[in-house]
Amino acid sequence: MRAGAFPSRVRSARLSSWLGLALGVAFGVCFVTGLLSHLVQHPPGWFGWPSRPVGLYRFTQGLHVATGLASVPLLGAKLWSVYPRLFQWPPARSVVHAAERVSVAVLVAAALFQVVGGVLNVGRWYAPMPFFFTAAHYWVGWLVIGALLVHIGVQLPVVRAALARPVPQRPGDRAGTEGEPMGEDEPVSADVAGGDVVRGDVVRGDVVRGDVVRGDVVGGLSRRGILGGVAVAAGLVTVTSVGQTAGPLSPLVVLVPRRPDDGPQGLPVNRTADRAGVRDLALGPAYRLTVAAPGREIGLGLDALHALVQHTVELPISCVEGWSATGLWSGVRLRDLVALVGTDPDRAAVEVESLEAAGRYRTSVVAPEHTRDPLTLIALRLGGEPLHLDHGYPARLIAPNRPGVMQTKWLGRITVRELR
Ligand SMILES: Nc1nc2c(c(=O)[nH]1)N[C@H]1C(S)=C(S)[C@@H](COP(=O)(O)O)O[C@H]1N2
Ligand SMILES: [Mo]
Repeated sequence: MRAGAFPSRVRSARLSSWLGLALGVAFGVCFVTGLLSHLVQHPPGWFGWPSRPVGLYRFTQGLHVATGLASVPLLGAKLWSVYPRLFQWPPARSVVHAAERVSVAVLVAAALFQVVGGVLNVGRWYAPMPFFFTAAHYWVGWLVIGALLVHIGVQLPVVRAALARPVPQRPGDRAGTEGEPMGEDEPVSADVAGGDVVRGDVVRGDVVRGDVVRGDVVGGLSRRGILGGVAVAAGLVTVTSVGQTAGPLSPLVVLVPRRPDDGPQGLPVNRTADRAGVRDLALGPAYRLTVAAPGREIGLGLDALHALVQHTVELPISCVEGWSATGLWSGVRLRDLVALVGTDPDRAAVEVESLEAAGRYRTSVVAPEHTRDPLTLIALRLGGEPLHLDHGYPARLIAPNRPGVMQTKWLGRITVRELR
């Protein structure tokens, strides 16, 4: 590495450690909540997701998107703090070191893929992603967490050494000793020199030197200044986006495209009736909602649906993209419809199907917990008015604690099976 190529003295194992710690927490929370969202949408046999509390998914998915967005400045700062190491020479000291560097490369590439893809998905801009975002986001998430665990395992001693050391604040402290100016000609860091333990410090040959963490202000920008700046950036990102799901902050939403209240009937729309190609079927006089059980099938027109006992519930739509909004929905209980075709609503497996001819979200399965829940409605009205066409007129599913993608609109058919 050319002497003086990276003059900043703020870069240090301590700065990288703090940033890494914050990023590790953000990624950890993001991974767990993301995995949860995947399991809810593709439940394996062992997984059950309750219908209460009604807003649990709203919370976990809001947290997923918030931690993902907050990692943007954290990841940027973290990469800045370590990128001079890209140019270290020789690139690998041993097979183990080479393997470690490859795992870091995988971690960086996968983390960037997740963060960039996630932001594009929040912005609903799929042109740069010629693959199915959801599946890629899921599998690369495992890649990130695997590579992250390897990285933590390898760097833990470095982090502990860097964070354990007290930072003295004596006036006589040598100025300009806070950071390790990477690329300084002498002495080169242990890393570059290939040494293993340096000056009695607990260091595994990677970055930390005795003088790495002293003093506070260097050339105008201190480590504390950088950490503070990154924290402010992460906080700003959060405050200007989390309002897409948390009510009082909604006026501050500028960073993400959805405010909870912009759309017909005060609710956002992802897929319109025209895009789904259902306008004619939904508005046509021949509309029937078919409810089918083995050996029994009925077709309910709008009049018949409105003649059934109506209920009103307050439930959110919680989109996987992070926005959510509460609506006052009225309609028929799903469990009443299940009973209407002679099936025990406490032991029923239900699939709902849209009038949409194609489209990833034209059907969804309603788990028994949700089918039996009295809050689960086939909604006909929103906020006291007939559903807007873009919200699923004439009838849509609305169930407690369920991802938005599974709140199927423009229902044409409900298929019921009795569980044994
Ligand atoms: N048939 C059908 N239903 C659908 C969708 C769809 O594409 N097709 N999109 C889902 C998604 S992703 C969300 S977030 C909610 C949004 O409901 P809203 O438009 O009434 O707010 O509808 C869901 N229901
Ligand atoms: Mo959604």
